Amino acid sequence: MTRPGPAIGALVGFLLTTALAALSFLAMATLGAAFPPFALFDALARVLPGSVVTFGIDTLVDLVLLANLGPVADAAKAAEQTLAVLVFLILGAAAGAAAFAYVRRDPGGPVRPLALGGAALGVGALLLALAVGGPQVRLLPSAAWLIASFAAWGAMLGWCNERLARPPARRGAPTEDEGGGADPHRVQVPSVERLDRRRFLIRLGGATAAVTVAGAGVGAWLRQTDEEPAPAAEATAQPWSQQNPLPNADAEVRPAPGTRPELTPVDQHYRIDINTIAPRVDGDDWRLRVGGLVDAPLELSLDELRAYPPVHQFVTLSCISNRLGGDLIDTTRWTGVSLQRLLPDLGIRDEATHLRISSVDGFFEVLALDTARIDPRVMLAYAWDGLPLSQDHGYPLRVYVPDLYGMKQPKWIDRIEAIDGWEEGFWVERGWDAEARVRSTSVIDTVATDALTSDGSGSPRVPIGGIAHAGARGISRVEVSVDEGPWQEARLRRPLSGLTWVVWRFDWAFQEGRHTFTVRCVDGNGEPQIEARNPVRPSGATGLLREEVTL
Ligand SMILES: Nc1nc2c(c(=O)[nH]1)N[C@H]1C(S)=C(S)[C@@H](COP(=O)(O)O)O[C@H]1N2
Ligand SMILES: [Mo]
Repeated sequence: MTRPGPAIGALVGFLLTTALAALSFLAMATLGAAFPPFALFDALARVLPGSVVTFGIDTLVDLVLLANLGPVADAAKAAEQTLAVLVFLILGAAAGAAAFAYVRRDPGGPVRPLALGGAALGVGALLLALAVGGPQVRLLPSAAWLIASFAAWGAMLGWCNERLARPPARRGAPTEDEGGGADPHRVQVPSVERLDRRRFLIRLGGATAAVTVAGAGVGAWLRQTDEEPAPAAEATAQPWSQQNPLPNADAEVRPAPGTRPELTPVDQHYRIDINTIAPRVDGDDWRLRVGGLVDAPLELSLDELRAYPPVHQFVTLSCISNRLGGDLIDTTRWTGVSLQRLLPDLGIRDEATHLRISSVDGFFEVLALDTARIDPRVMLAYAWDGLPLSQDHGYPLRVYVPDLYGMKQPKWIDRIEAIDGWEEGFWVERGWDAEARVRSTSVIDTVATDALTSDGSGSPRVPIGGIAHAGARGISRVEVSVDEGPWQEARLRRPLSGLTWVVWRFDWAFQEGRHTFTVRCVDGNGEPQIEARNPVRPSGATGLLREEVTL
């Protein structure tokens, strides 16, 4: 009997793994089981060196920008998910090859050992999911699904191996003359066996394709119908901004037509985190656990946190990976409890100097207690634009620390530990700036040639505008240079708060032809924006943006 080799094993492994991935997707949508491709990918993102992960993300973003795939954060997440499934399929093919090579030398049947091997891989996948997803992994459905489905995958692999090894059925029993009494397999015509194999593989391909399409289709449909199970009471609530005028609604300087919205709709806020899909936390069971150097460990529920006087702040959040003029920066209204107000109730001991704040996804950052004691704007936020944080943006609780990039602001937090020294946070351990103070940046959003204005003196003016941002330092000045000429001051719109970007506007006397516009800003402390070009890693991008326009 000739058993198929590793090449056929790779093909069978690949086909069976596509079906496994699709059915696992369905199991995630119906049972809430962990999805192994994402668990594996997210585990890789946590254990690989920071430089490798950063290179991977950078390459993804390059591709997204090159292919012009829309908002960077959304496209990069989709690319990440696709990549995760591809990696899973490739590993499935490799496992198939290894399995076929292994049972080739095994005199017993292949089904049992491969089913057992599959089950072992299922246990491995479960451990990865738990390591990555922590408390929010639904243990029972995940364990049941992963072990059973991987075992079935292994058994199928074994069955296919058996089926591919079986000689073609012969008509009637061999006669003495036919076989000459020798090994009956000698009578096989190799090409017949090959034909039979090919027929089987084609049928297997068809069957796995059907399962894949059906599983993925139903799974996607189910996930769409049960999007974001928002806490019931708020399901019908309106965003704050739809019921209230912005605090600067009457500001004298109007944004130039084409300037981005000053307040970002929450569903359009960029999302960046280390998860292929956002953790889903049950707000009713959730508790913020406070421990470490405290008089007594304690747990706070969401209602207990909401009982403190709420603080509302308009905040611009930026990712340290935001490239010059990039879209990983947005503004909304944050609501929560000031950490300064909360601290006295936590019983923090005198020897504590820092808080280690960790999240359900294994992300964490370290905050100096002094910062929280001095600055009432440091907050634990539970709402954005008047609604509970969405799943993507950290439900039920996240941290805000003024003037720092997003990498210092954990979402989905569930634990605060008082410690007696500074430690590196998640991205700091991976080679990013320890302080991560937001660098000043200014961006041209629009040269509004279709909205010429006139100042009465004759020559029409082109409204040019955009945003400038310098963390919590504010913006004191924005200047525009046309065709490398002298710097001219733009007008600043009164910002939503001292923590947000500032909308600027420059009405330029129209001249036909090709022109370049360059913008720069000065922060609220009088520090000019750094003009030298620096990449995002390790401390955030710097440099001036130049727009070329033909009028
Ligand atoms: N738990 C957790 N919090 C996190 C992250 C993460 O990966 N996990 N990423 C951080 C980074 S790098 C950024 S830029 C911000 C983005 O917040 P947003 O997705 O709400 O815009 O979340 C921060 N908080
Ligand atoms: Mo970030």
